[in-house]
Amino acid sequence: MKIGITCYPTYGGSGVVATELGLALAALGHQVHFISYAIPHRLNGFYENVFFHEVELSTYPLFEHSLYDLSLTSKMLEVFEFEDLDLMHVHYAIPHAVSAYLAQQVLRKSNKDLKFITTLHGTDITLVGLEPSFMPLVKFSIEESNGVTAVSRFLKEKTLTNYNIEKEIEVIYNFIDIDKYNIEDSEAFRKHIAPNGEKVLLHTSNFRLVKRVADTIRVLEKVKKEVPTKLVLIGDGPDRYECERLARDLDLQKDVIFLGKQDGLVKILNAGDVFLMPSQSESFGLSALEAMSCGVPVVSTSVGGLPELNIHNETGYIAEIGDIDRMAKYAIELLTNEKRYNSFSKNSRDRAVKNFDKNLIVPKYVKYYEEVLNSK
Ligand code: GMT
Repeated sequence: MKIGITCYPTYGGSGVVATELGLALAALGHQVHFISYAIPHRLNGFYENVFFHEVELSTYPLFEHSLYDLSLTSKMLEVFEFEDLDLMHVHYAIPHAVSAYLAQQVLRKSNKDLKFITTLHGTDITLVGLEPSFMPLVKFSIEESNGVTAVSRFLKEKTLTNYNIEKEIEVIYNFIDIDKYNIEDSEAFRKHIAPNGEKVLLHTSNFRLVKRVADTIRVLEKVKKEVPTKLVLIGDGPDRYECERLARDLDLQKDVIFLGKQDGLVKILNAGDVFLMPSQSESFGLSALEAMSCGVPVVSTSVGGLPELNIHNETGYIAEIGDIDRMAKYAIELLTNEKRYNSFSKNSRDRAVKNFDKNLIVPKYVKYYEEVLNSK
């Protein structure tokens, strides 16, 4: 198949899933054409069967704002025509599904059939899409997609109820490369961040409000009273400054290590003991899956699709949003009970391998592509 993939190229779960999916499809022999305004950050090398098409933004002086959605549509039309695409797969509904719909309509005029699949990832449905001005457009673009997938059962249900949509939505969970995200020796890095044998809490995110990163610092404050512990924060975003300030205010500046955006996640995850995900909204929680695949148990909130990933009392623990005391209690339990820790760590790895292995999930996308292409 020849597949066009559009995603946000930035540091974020939807772009990661789209890129890893594209690379996996290319490895299976499909031809993959990424269409975006910048090269997706995980597309960092040469890969056979993979092509990148940059959306050029028009800078005509009359336009105070760039016409990204239209430029994207034009690029989709160009790539469809000249690369003979079978299908477009867009990740994150806004504006990608709308651009794909528009491209489809343009092509229809010349009797060409462009089918497109939209994958819903999270805030496109639970936050941005709910803004009254966007809602009708999001609903429309989902209804008009030839196929729709959601990354959790939670997100599927939310889409159907929030937007009052009657449409088949296929749940295809996020996936992980279980060979790459594996348990490995990380002693040297661990010594660097926890030189006195402290325990290590981890968190990765894009530091947006919904991630409640500050909660991880408050959890550390409580945990530290019982167990010498460090907190490693990976990623960057709007909330980072506030978090740095909070760490200083709580006199934890030496115990909270801000690593910023990082590519070598596996080494870092392997140097940790417990992964914290205190999100206020989370449709799946890919970064928690990355940790689990490295055998790191998760303490998360109960929101969204997290309970479909993190099983309470098996791969980690689940607490309510903002319940710092409980999250700290759970973290302490894991950090002090070795037998329980080892069993949760094994369960986490096993769950990643049995349920979210790339080799199990990517074929589901391929099967879905075939279904959509064969449908009227
Ligand atoms: O929806 C977002 O906030 C953006 C998106 C991203 O690009 O980071 O994250 C979502 O998609 C990920 C991949 O499917 C999921 O693992 C995340 O849970 C989800 N984020 C939220 O729902 C907040």
